Amino acid sequence: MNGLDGVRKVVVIGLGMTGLSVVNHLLRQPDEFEIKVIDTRPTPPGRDELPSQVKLCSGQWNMDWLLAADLIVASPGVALATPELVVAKQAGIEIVGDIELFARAVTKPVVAITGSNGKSTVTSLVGEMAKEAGINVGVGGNIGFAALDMLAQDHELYVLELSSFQLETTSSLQLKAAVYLNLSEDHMDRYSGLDDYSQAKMRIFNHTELAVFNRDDLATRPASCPSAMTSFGFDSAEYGLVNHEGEEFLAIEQQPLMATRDIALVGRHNVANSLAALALADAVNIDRSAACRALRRYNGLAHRCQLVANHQDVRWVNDSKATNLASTLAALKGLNLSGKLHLLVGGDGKGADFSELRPVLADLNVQLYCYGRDAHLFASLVDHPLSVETMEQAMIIAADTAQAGDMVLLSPACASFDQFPNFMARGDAFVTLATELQYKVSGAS
Ligand code: UMA
Ligand code: ADP
Repeated sequence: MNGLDGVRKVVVIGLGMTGLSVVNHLLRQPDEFEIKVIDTRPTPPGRDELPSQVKLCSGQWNMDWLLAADLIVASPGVALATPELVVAKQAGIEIVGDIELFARAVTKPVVAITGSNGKSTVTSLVGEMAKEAGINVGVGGNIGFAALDMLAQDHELYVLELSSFQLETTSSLQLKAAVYLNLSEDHMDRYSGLDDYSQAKMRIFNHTELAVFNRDDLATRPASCPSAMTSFGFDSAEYGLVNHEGEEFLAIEQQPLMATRDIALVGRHNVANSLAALALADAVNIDRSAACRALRRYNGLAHRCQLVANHQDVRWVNDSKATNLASTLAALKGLNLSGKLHLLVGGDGKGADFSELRPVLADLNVQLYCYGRDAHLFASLVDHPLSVETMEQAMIIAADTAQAGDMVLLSPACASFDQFPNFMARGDAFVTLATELQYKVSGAS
């Protein structure tokens, strides 16, 4: 089963991770497809892995190929508004993405996650919950493992992280449950505004048996949804929080489940992420005690509010994936801190307005360190900023001044491209130096 009846000529746009997975998926089918690939990059990353029978046009478009296609499969990095794709669409050629092909081929239950922040965390949490319950689960999509590559492995359950780009080209994905975690500004280079971006995300609910939204961010609530709905949030309704014997507990329909302080992930936003993950886990009947064991054990993906060094009661936390304002605000909200926060921010601000940080910083015992290209945008937010060239310089000063009870937090609110290849390299540099510098801290308060 692949849902491709009547299709013979397929043109795949993009030869990154997605394009390659699409080609391999098509080659695994019993049908004979004539597959061609177009990538506008002169040397696309998947070039060396492309099977030799598949033709490639790189560095430019090939309109003859496009207009002769029965089906175009576009990678998420290529906007549907690209003029060449608009012409093909006007010529009546169907354009889909890899997730649509996945939808047409998958025969096992699927749950999916979208939102501006927290997608990878919730996706991996649900995956951990399923594994803990002994389920052979496939975890993929935007998280960095192409969805179609999972189909070759015959899992019992699939957990998909979906970006707005992937959702734009998906129309028939049947889901057991879907969650839209939150909405904040991002990817404004691809959308005409926040509404447009949110509409793409809302597509996750089109064919889901259960729609899960965030009660604390009602932009995530579907306007109309024929299926069942539930929600998560910090009040006591549905998936929520209750006070139980003097302690805060995760709760389902007000029934206490486990203490929030037993969640291994740090940060208030991860309490919300845990509730969202529980709602999805319930929808596919993952045993609740297994789900709680996963919450107690799983301490998250690298570069997301990760405790990487702790010496003399000074904690060093890597949140390099905080590449936008909302994710840094999340890291600051509900910090559990007795001493001072040494907060490292800066890099490539992507034109954002950071003024929302000002009142949040005013309420914290914080020393702000501003570095990188857009350091100046942060320096005006507090009275005594420390402006330096690099993250490393900031860390050295922080190590010199930190006292027991303090935290050194890299949560830069910016992309890393001015000084690092990507957020992973930035986080790795932080971890390496934090591991060394932690022993320079005197710790005496
Ligand atoms: N590109 C071209 N010309 C082409 C094709 C691509 O210039 O013809 C450029 C794109 O503009 C983009 C880059 O190449 O900058 C990569 O695009 P791609 O579609 O080939 O990307 P893949 O390697 O297939 O990776 C994609 C997702 N990338 C994007 O959506 C940009 C990966 O998410 C995802 O893990 C992978 O599929 C598997 O599903 C990454 C991402 O940054 C992590 N996602 C964005 C985000 O999370 O904010 C949406
Ligand atoms: P995504 O896959 O959507 O980018 P991640 O789980 O990788 O999300 O987290 C990206 C950044 O957002 C990290 O800095 C993380 O600490 C922060 N974050 C995670 N969950 C949330 C949330 N629910 N709300 C706001 N920020 C969050």
